[in-house]
Amino acid sequence: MKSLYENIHDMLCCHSLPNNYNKLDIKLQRKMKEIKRNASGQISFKSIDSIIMKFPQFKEGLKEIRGVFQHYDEDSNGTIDHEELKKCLHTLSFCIRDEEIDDLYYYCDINQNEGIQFNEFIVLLCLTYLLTDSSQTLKICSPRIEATFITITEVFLFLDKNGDGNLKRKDVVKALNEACPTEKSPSHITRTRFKEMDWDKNGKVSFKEFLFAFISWVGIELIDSDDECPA
Ligand SMILES: [Ca+2]
Ligand SMILES: [Ca+2]
Ligand SMILES: [Ca+2]
Repeated sequence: MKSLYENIHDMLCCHSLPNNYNKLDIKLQRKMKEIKRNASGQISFKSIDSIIMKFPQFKEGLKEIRGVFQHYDEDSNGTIDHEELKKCLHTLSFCIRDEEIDDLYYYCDINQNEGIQFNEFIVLLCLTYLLTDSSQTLKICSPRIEATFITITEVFLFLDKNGDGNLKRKDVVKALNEACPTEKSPSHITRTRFKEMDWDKNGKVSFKEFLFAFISWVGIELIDSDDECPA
């Protein structure tokens, strides 16, 4: 359990890193807009139901990522530290510089200063894949993981109706209503789901926030019970 002092320290640390957060948020938003533009009209999902039907495949993909995580967590402490992460991304031959790895490490370490746990690792790997143009890398070493990331990206694009690279509440409401047009989802349920996703409470859900919500939606039971779940 963290002391009050440690919590305040974490908050201050968080505030001393706005440039990294900001930089990656903007980069990611731009990337999602670009993918949406290029994919216009070719998104395979038409409804929330069609997404839920893919859950077994998502789970298979997440299991494979778990294998990668365990392999690179050399001291098996349930956490990937800086050195383990560098080794992992370089061995998988992503085109990424050490400074970029550091930025992603802090960006994805949402419970801060405790290294990268499995759920953070899934997000980190997906963002590395999207932001570094290393699609060939992943295609060769794990087609299933690549397919999983592509499909998760499509889920986001399905929800991002106006294609601005972030999810607004009305996008999410609209998507949930499309799931069942005759029976509108009660607005408090939609509001709760949206609040769950919008961690930094800035009124919009970034792709990173969406990823954390999505993987817990697909199957949080994949994460070891002794791993602390940030939430
Ligand atoms: Ca470790
Ligand atoms: Ca962490
Ligand atoms: Ca947000």
